[in-house]
Amino acid sequence: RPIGIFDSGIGGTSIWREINRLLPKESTIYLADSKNAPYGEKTQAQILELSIKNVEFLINKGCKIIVVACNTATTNAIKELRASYTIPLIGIEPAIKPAALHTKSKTVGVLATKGTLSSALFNSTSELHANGIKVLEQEGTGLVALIEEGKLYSDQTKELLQRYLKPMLKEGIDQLVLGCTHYPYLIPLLKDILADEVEIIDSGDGVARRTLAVLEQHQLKVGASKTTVEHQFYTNVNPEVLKTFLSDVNGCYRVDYLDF
Ligand code: DGN
Repeated sequence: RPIGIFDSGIGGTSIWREINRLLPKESTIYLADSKNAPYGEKTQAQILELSIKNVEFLINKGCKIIVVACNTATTNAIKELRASYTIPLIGIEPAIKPAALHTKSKTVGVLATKGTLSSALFNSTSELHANGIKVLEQEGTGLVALIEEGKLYSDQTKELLQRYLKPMLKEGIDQLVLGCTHYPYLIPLLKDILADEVEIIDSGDGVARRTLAVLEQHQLKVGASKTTVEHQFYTNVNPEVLKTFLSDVNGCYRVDYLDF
């Protein structure tokens, strides 16, 4: 049975890539709810409702585990999802902990959506992991929409990033936590803008390792002899943009439009 993954759009493919790298024998189904992106501007009740719809879709497709590849959905809905479903659920949250451990300037920045930064879950874990370190938060308003349009290198994207990062750089951050699964696609631009001493941290690798651990714990990992691996991506907008985000992916995958 496949691993189910969803995001409020294309960004979670950055997590899909990490999972596929670590677990190449696992089949996957990825649900890109781009029609409803950005979740980051919605209320908690709306985010929960959309997350339930996505989880039910993936359960109905026979998935054995679900990765919520969206910080906004995780921080606003994972508790309620875990209370309602028995299927193992993996969430993703901004990686404050490693940033707090690595920082020398004792100042770290977090770039995430409004929905993530305002959530109770983010605020409680951030406080816990910050441990005396200064955590500067910045909403990435507009970035998800630009990424959904495939504008990863546009002047508009660069200007927005410069505007958002400037105050944090002034305050001396030496770690930038990417708290949204869309943002790893901005790393080339971020590297242009940030000084060399600013380390960029995202949660993709950690989520993949957690997925592996939970599969093993539930004895759900496919056997070493498995040969047919399939990857199915569904999107509720034009699939062509999603395909461009997978251009580096080798092997067998399908991208289909579905009106969900
Ligand atoms: N990719 C989502 C996240 O990680 O929070 C954000 C997308 C959105 O809808 N704002």
